[in-house]
Amino acid sequence: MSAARMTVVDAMRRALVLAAERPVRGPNPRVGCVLLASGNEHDPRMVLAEGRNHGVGTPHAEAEALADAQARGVDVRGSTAVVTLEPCHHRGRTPPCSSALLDAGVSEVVYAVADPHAVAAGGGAWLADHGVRVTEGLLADEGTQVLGVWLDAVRAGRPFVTLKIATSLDGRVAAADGSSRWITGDQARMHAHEVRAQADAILVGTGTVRADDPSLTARGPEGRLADTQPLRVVVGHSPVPASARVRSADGGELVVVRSRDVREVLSVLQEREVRHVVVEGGPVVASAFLAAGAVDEVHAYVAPVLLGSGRSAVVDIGVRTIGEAVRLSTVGVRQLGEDMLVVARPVGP
Ligand code: AOF
Ligand code: ZN
Repeated sequence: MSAARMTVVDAMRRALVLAAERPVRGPNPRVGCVLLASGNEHDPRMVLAEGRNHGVGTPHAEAEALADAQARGVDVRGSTAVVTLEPCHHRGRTPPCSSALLDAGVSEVVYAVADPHAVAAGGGAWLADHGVRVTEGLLADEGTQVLGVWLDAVRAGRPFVTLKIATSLDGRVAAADGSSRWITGDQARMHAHEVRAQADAILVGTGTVRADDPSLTARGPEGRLADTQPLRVVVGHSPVPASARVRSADGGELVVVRSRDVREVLSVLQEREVRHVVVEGGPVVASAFLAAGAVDEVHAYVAPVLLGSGRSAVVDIGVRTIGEAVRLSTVGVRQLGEDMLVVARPVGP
C-alpha cells in the first residue's frame, strides 16, 4: 500500500471503498481516510496511510490513518488528508480529528460531505482558520450514498423510518377471521430479514405482539443474520406478555415505550442513538407514523393473493379526498419469487 500512488480523486474513491467496508448499522457514520504525500493537485502522489472507522467508540478514520503512519514512522507533515466526511471538531467518545490533523502537520484536507452532526461539525472552517487548505464536496454524491440513512437521520434529528408492509394484491394484511400467516412467500420474508439486519431497531405495536407474537430478530435459513441483533421496540399501552417471543434470548434488547405518540417514540429512539428503525406494524402503528409525516421510506411487499375483506395495511391517516392522498415516489420495484417489492419515498413538501 505504501508504494501506491494516487491522485486526490483516486484517493477519495479509495476512502469511499474503505468507508463502505463497514456494515451500515450503528450510531456512527461510515468514514474512510487516505493520507497523500504533498505534491501537485492533479498528479499522482504517494499514499502515506489510510484508515477507516470500525464502529461506535473506535478511532475515527482520520485518527486511524494518522496512527497507522506514526506506527510505521511515516512523516505526514505537508500531506493531504482525503476524507469522506468533514473532520469532526468535538471531543465525543474520541478526541477531535480537526486538531489531530493540524497537530500532525497536515497541510490540506479534502472531504466529500459536510458533517451535519451539530456537535461534531465545524472542523472544515476551523482547519481553514488555522491555515490548512480545505476543499469540501469532492465526490459528494458518492459520499452521500455511502453515508446512507445515517445522513438523513442526523440531518432530520430523528431516526430514519422505514415502514414495512406485507399485503395481498388488494392491500390487506389479514383475512376476515384475522389469519395472516403467510401472505407473502419465502423470498419476500428473507428480504425483510436482511433489511432488519441492517437496521438499528425494529418496531411494532402491542397489538401486533398479541396477534402475531413476532420474535423481531434478523434470521436467515442458517440462523441469525447479524452478530448483534437490532433493538426490539414495542409501543402501546397493553402489557407485553411474559411468554412473548419479543422477550426471547436470541434477539436484541427489548424496549417498551408506553406511548403511541410518534414524536415521543422517536425521541426515545433518538436518545438511544437509533439511526434507522423499521416499523413493521400493525395498521394502527403504521398509520400513526404516516399521519405524523414520520415515514421516510415504504417497503411494500405485495403478494398475488386476493382477500376481498380483512384489515388494510393502513387505516385512517386523515385523508378525506383524493387531493389529500399521501403521494409517494417509487424508487425501486423488484420481484421476489411470486411477490413484488415496491420501495417508495414520500414526495417532499
Ligand atoms: C465516526 N468515525 O471516522 C468520523 C466521525 O462519538 P464520537 O466521538 O465517535 O463522534 C461521532 C461523530 O464524529 C459522528 O457522528 C460524526 O459527526 C463525526 N465523525 N465519526 O464515528 C469517523 N470521522
Ligand atoms: Zn473525528
